[in-house]
Formats: sequence, C-alpha cells, structure tokens
Amino acid sequence: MASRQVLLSAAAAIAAAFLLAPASAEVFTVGDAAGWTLKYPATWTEGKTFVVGDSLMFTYPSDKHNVMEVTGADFKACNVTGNVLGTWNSGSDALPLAKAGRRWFVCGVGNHCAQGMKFLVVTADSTAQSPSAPPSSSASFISGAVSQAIAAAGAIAAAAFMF
Ligand SMILES: *[C@@H]1O[C@H](CO)[C@@H](O)[C@H](O)[C@H]1NC(C)=O
Ligand SMILES: [Cu+2]
Repeated sequence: MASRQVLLSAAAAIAAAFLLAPASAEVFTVGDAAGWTLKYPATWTEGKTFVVGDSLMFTYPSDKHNVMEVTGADFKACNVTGNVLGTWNSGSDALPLAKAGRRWFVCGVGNHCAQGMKFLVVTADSTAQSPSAPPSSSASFISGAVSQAIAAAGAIAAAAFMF
C-alpha cells in the first residue's frame, strides 16, 4: 500500500509541476539582430506569437530614431503628426504588451516610416494558451504529505527550467 501511495504522490507531483509551470513572458527584440534601424527587416514579426505579458524591446541610436505608437489609419499613411498614442526615444525602450489586440508602431524621424520602419503587432490573450484547471477529483486524494511532495517537485521543476 505504501508503494502505491508513493506512486500516486509521484504522479500527482509530476502533474502539478506541469500545471504550475508559469508560461514564461517573452521579450522580443524588435528587428531581431538588426534592431530598430533602417536595416530592420520588415518580416521580423513573421512566425512569432505575441501573448499578453510579453514585451517588445526597441534598441536603436536615440539620435537617429524614435518609437511612435499610432492608429491603424495613421500607420497606413505614415502620418506621425496625427493621433500619436505614444512616443519613446531613450534608444532602449521596453514596451509591455499588456492587453490583447493590435498595436501599430512607426519611427517618427524623417521619412523612416515610409522607408519601412513600421510594423503591426497582434497580441493574443494569454488565457488562450494557459493549461486547463485540473479536474476537481484529483484534489480529493492530495493529503499534506502529497502537497509537500508537490512542492518539492515544483521546486525541482523550477530549478530544471532555469537551465
Ligand atoms: C495626419 O493626421 C492629422 C489628424 O488626423 C490630419 O489632420 C493630417 O492631415 C494628417 N496628415 C497627413 C499627411 O495625412
Ligand atoms: Cu528611424
């Protein structure tokens, strides 16, 4: 009986470790290796999935470029004197993607937007990707001892994820 309980504990611990593993927030470097420059590849967003909690990192020489968030219409027209929703110019701007939806970014310097320094980011709701809650029946056999095993397994799993 003891070994059966140990097995159950181990199974519960492993399941809990997976369920409790947090979805890690990603930081996307805008333009990948080229950064936010005129050499920036317009295709850098392709194949990437942006989720609430992720963030965009704009890296650029602050005397040459900036970051402007605009509306979809102004984005299309490269209008940087219209409804500007935000401007950043530190040269190292981290912008969290705090909610789901579309956001349009351009460079507001000279005609850089027309030269291609512009992109749309579509952020998906994070709940769409999180694992479903465990069935309530699985909680019924979780005793204090199992909870401790789960905590230990969780700590081990957390340590494993750091490598
Ligand atoms: C930019 O947007 C503003 C506000 O909507 C508008 O007044 C202006 O004419 C636009 N400029 C261009 C070049 O489209
Ligand atoms: Cu620019």
